[in-house]
Amino acid sequence: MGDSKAIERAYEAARRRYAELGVDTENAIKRLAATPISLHCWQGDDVGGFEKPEDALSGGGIMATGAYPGKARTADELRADLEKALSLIPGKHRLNLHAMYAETGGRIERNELTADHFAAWIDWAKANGLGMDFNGTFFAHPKAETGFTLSSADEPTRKFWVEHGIVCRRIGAAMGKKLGTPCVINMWIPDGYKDIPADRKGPRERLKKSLDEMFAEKIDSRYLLDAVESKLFGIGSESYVVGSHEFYLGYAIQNNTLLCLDTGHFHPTETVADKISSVLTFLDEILLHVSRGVRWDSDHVVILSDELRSLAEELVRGGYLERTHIGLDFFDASINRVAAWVIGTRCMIKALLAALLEPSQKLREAEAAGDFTSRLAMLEELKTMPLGAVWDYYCLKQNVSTGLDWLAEVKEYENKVTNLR
Ligand code: RNT
Ligand code: ZN
Repeated sequence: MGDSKAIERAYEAARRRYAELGVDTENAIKRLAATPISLHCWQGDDVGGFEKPEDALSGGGIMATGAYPGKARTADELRADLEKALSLIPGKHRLNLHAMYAETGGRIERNELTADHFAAWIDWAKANGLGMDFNGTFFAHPKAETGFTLSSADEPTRKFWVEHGIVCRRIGAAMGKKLGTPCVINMWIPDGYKDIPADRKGPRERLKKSLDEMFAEKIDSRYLLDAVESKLFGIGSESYVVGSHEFYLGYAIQNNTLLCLDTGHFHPTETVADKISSVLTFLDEILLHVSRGVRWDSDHVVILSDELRSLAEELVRGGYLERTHIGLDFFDASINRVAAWVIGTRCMIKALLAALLEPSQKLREAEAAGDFTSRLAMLEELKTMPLGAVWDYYCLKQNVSTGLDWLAEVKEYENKVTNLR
């Protein structure tokens, strides 16, 4: 732990500077502590899952690259790694699990999964005070090899994936019920074409039909919240993705589901920050998959970029924190996987803190008065305000490592645990 006296002194100076702008740092910290982030289990094993090895990530338009040693090979290892990561992240958070992380003790088809196959995960979440979110796994499976799942023209294949969605929703509801907090279940499918399609319409009509069948069973929103995730393109689906943004935006509005916006799933000059106030004019709630697109890859580890900061600013400025479920979605196999979680999640939380420390009242006043000079000047000045001092203090108060101290703990864990795998 860093020098706590020095951290407290620096915080006191920072608190005063923010107070001069009319910003209450204590209030910001309180709100930050009440904002959970859903940690995606799949960073820990390169989106592998624990079915049979030949199902491990192949196809599906996503790919983890890198060969850093020590990835989790079993659910117990993955849980241990998550515990390590969570111990280095301030605040109370959630676990986001994929269906392929079932512990079946033998071959169980994806359309036959039940909550029993996730009992160990649920018990673990309960013991660690974590809510759970869940995802159907519509990739890395022989029945996804044609590149089409819910939109497949092959009726048995389409049905199989509808059934998978149905059982996953029941599993998610069981998680929500057991843990006393609604489980957000997200459905992302890889369906699409590498090259120019002759029929864009057919697959989309079939996808709508499949979603209708999947969502037919009404489930209490105290237990389960449904989300659908769009994408622009994937590896091998460069020319056409069935579940595009327009498709799912329309579906979500018409059917009152959540829309999942993945920050890596749009054209590079589009920003999700700008979409939030539009979609939340028509939808009750959204799910975010916070990620970082780089060239063709949509899943680099989240950093404190301008893009991330403006995303957090939108959530705070619009009063959208309560209507937004913040999930992460990145996977990097070229660096320590526990560190990847810690870096990405801490950055997400830092971005939220920065946004909560904005003098929003003053900024709005300048804007409303047409004083765009002051607006720009203030926004720029804010960038060098002592955010780091408030962040360190927050970590100290939450009893987690301050500064870069967490890295030594990850290195120790690497030597004692992951390097021995
Ligand atoms: C893929 C989607 C999807 C996945 C996870 C594993 O492009 O972003 O959310 O990353 O479900
Ligand atoms: Zn995603």
